[in-house]
Amino acid sequence: MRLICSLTSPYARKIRVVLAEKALTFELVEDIPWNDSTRVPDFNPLGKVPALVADDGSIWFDSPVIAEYLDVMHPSPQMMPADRQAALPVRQSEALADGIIDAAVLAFLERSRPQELRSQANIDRQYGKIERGLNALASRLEATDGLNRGQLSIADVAAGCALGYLDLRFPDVDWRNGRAGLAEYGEALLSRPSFRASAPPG
Ligand SMILES: N[C@@H](CCC(=O)N[C@@H](CS)C(=O)NCC(=O)O)C(=O)O
Repeated sequence: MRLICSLTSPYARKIRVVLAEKALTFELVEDIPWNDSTRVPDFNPLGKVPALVADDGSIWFDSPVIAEYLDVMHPSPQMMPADRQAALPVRQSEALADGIIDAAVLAFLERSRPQELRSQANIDRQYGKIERGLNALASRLEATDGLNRGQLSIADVAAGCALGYLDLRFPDVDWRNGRAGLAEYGEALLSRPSFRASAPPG
């Protein structure tokens, strides 16, 4: 298997964590989709990482689908309940964590534009999504609603990648502050070997 990814992408980190937790070997192909020389569109017409090239040559994107593919092909340890009803809260929590990442990535991109083109209103809007998303994540965690249910799920993986990405790009968000349960949960996730091995370069 080959994983096309950038080393800082939190979506790609989800898949790197899943591959590590399932003890699957793969070739990591680093490709930054923003570079002129990128070959990412050869694998994903949307030009985004991660993309997975399976051993049979099939190509998969985006991160929820790749995770699903890996869970179907390599079910142990299982990251998504096979029962569709039991899977719903896990999918919802994964979507929430992915949505926090979406907002953080958009805020990062906006923040990176030249001052005269930058929209503070857009940055503030994304910060609002991040804050509300974190509060919802903390509530779902407290209710074990698709999160922290004993066996690591794809929602837990997505949550860890969202929190790790905030540490990387938005230390000012201070997601641990006032969210003790989320802080403890996040530390436990980020200290797993699979997360440590996929930590973004500093
Ligand atoms: N929903 C996608 C999002 C993937 C995504 O947006 N990846 C970013 C890197 S963090 C990317 O490749 N951006 C390039 C672009 O938007 O052109 C997933 O979960 O895989």
